[in-house]
Amino acid sequence: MSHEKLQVQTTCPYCGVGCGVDISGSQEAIAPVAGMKSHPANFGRLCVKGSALHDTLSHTDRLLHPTMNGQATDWDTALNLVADKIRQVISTHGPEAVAFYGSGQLLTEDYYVANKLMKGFIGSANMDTNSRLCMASAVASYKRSIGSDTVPGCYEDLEQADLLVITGSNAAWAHPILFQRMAAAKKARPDMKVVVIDPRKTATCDIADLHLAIKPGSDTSLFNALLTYLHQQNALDKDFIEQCSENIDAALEAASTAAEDFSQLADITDVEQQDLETFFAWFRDTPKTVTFYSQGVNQSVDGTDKANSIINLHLATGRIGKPGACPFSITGQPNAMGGREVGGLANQLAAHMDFSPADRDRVRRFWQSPRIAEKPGLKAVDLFNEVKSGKIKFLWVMSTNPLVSMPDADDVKEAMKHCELVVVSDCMANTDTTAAAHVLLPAASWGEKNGTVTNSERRISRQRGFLPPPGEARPDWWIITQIARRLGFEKEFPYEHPADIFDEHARLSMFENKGTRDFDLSGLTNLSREQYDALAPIQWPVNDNYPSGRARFYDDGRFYTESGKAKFIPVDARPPVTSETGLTMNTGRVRDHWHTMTRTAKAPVLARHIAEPYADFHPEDAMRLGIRDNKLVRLWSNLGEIIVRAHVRSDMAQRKGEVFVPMHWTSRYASKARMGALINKDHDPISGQPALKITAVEATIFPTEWEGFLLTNKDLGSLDTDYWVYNVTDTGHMYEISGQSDPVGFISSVRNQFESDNWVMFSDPANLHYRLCLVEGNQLKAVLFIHQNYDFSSRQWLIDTFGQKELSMQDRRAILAGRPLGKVEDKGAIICSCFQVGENTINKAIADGCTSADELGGQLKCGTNCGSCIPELKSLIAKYQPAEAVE
Ligand SMILES: Nc1nc2c(c(=O)[nH]1)N[C@H]1C(S)=C(S)[C@@H](COP(=O)(O)OP(=O)(O)OC[C@H]3O[C@@H](n4cnc5c(=O)[nH]c(N)nc54)[C@H](O)[C@@H]3O)O[C@H]1N2
Ligand SMILES: Nc1nc2c(c(=O)[nH]1)N[C@H]1C(S)=C(S)[C@@H](COP(=O)(O)OP(=O)(O)OC[C@H]3O[C@@H](n4cnc5c(=O)[nH]c(N)nc54)[C@H](O)[C@@H]3O)O[C@H]1N2
Ligand code: SF4
Ligand SMILES: [Mo]
Repeated sequence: MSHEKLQVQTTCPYCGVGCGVDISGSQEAIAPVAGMKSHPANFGRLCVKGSALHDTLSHTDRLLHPTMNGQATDWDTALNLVADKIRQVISTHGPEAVAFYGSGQLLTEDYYVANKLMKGFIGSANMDTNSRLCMASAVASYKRSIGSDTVPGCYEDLEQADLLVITGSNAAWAHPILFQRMAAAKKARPDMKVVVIDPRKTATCDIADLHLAIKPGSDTSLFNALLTYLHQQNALDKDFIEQCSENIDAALEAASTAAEDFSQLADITDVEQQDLETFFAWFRDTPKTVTFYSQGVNQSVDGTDKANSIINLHLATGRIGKPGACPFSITGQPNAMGGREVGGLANQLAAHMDFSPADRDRVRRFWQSPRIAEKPGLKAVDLFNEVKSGKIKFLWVMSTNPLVSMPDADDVKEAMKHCELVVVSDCMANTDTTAAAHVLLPAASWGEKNGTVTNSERRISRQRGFLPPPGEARPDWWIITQIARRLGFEKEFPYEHPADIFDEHARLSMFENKGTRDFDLSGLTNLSREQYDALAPIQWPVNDNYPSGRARFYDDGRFYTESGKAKFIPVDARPPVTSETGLTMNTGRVRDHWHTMTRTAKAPVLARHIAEPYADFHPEDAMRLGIRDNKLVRLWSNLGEIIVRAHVRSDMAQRKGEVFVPMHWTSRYASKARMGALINKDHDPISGQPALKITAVEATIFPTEWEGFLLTNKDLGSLDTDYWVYNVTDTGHMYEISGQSDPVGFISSVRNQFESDNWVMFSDPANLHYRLCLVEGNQLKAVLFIHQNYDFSSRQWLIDTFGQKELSMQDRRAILAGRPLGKVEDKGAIICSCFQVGENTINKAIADGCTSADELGGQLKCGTNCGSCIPELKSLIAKYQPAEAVE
């Protein structure tokens, strides 16, 4: 690695906001990353996850070599084996027996090559992607109504809107920088109104003038009723409807059955009538309205209809393609949009073309392909069903972790056992999915890869590599290209650099396009390597009409349907179903983790915000089920079970009859928290997107005899006890632990993992109270605290002690005493990750007189860098402010 000074601009690998990131320092010592000032997505800011990127660059846990059945091998052997198997499966069972499962975290260039190989050369369309779990309903609804999978607006619209309707999105945690842009716009223009529609009271509600805590699944009733109301109130844009749209009557008729009046709608949605009336009136009166929606809409059995009910409202009021007015589907992954451009979904071909005879023929000619797929392939749920049935004999999973993220995740695990060859390309060695594979191919990761991604506003940005890949890891495009060549397609896969692939992708987008397809990168063809390397962020299309990119579509009233008019879609409202168990599980994200945690779990700062998998309960449900705050709870369905920490939400953030569980924890990081194992395969019939937000579950307390924690100097993998959760700390590794039987056996299982036996132990078996530590060379190697009923929440002092080079006598005494000697401030759970400000510190400042997030920032700095914690600061103020200050 070089000591030379680095100055690289790249793009954050997490969410679809697509922030620009500045890299400096040297390869030997990357400096803490900074937001890129000139990037139009973030203008210099980064959220907590983005700010912690340099902490995730270590090679810990990386997959460094190709492996076959657990044995390291060389690339040639692994690639030959994979190519031979594909060839054999095609010749014995046909191309339909081969499947790829990709990811919105592949770069556009990787994705393009995978899709081309599968659909154009293997000759089946069985390439689907985790975007099926994410954006499929949004794609299907855009295509049904505006004729093309195109986000009409841009980020500025979110700032220019006078009414911002945020529905099924927790943007404060999932798209933090965009949320901050919205919050700043609202602060600058206090008249701007924000309505949040979400069954939970999330951090996003922090900027809401109105929060509609709707009954899950009642969105179509709500939006249909709003359409009817606007019609009755004469608030439709008649000119736009007449000139630019068709089918309004059918949509109005379908909408009219949603609810008879406000009172009935209040019953269906379980929202106060007054709040519904306010929302409807605001929508009626505000031409500049943006509806911003995400997984609460998409991940539903009627996700496509939900999205179309939103788009219908925007068409009916002509609020599309105008500054501050559009239906804005936000993308989740850093390159979900790029995946859609290259045709990563099984029902797309490439460059916004499908399987119509004309599209097939055009793409076939462009690719010079010997056998292009004839029809759409299997969508994710069906794809894994066919892996299980044995129809799919070869499966290649790239850059996704379906054993965690798919519904009925245990069935996916079972399915893999039925497949003749499962190949997984990942940058990590140890995931639930890599454990189920025969062949592992080591992929280059963020910081090492080179290519492009497209963010939620269609902006293409470069991800640039600044580090060499470790071991034998290689970029995904390279791996796929090598397989293609081994299958005999050297000429058609000549790529030596991602720039070659980007050029072909751009040329396909303009091929016989003549304005018929929105996705057009003709202005970006024939870039030299230098130009590609220097490519500045730009919104597609880039062509003669829009040489610098286009911010908004449909400002000209022209749509990409056959008639050129936008199409209203009649939506039948589905009344929400009541769970037969009286409890439904909703799932989603926390602020500081990314999906299955393979990268965010490496950063100690990110582990401190929420350190354990949990389930949020309404107090009445908790009471009914005998569940207590901060104790363990077992949640189960007919498919599987999890054990997580119960949070009883006294702040009423959780609706009665519903429980929220984060999606992140896997078998790598917790004993039993893979919530996908509980979820059934119900999905939207049009988009195929699974309903991941609504699962009937049951819950009961998970009684344990003791609780405790373990600090170690090494990662011990999974532990031999009923409950454990793993986290990294600044000084080592930490496990939360609990058990149902006498801890003695567990204690010896831990001791056995260390060679030395220099343990010092305090024990009080009658109270199941044990304190052990292992000291070697005057340094702490392990600390284990167990008690039947003890509050271990304060242990930062011990983590700090753990990092010390030399233990003092005082430290030793403190460890054995089980508490710090002398006065040590215990920060509590970290609320502000950037400045590591804890809840206890913040509460003290509030008690001492701080009354606003700004004041807290002035005093403690919390919330003054990325701002992601501001909603939590405000809720702490609301919770802990002394009574007299509130009056
Ligand atoms: N920190 C963090 N950020 C991320 C990610 C991450 O893993 N971590 N992942 C990224 C990805 S890939 C994605 S797709 C996005 C997802 O971003 P979001 O969709 O904003 O996140 P979620 O938490 O999945 O769900 C959003 C909200 O939908 C609500 N909801 C559930 N059911 C309903 C319903 O019936 N109606 C309505 N109106 N709302 C409902 C939930 O209560 C939840 O608050 O986040 C991206 N950003
Ligand atoms: N219950 C429930 N389930 C959900 C959701 C939910 O809200 N609730 N959300 C769904 C959504 S929206 C999404 S997007 C999915 C996300 O779910 P997944 O895609 O399964 O989750 P990730 O952890 O992002 O998986 C990415 C994998 O790729 C690896 N990786 C990272 N970079 C690279 C690379 O450059 N190359 C390669 N080859 N590998 C790489 C990572 O180590 C990791 O193993 O989860 C879905 N599942
Ligand atoms: S908002 Fe945060 S996670 Fe999303 S792209 Fe920006 S820095 Fe990355
Ligand atoms: Mo997603």
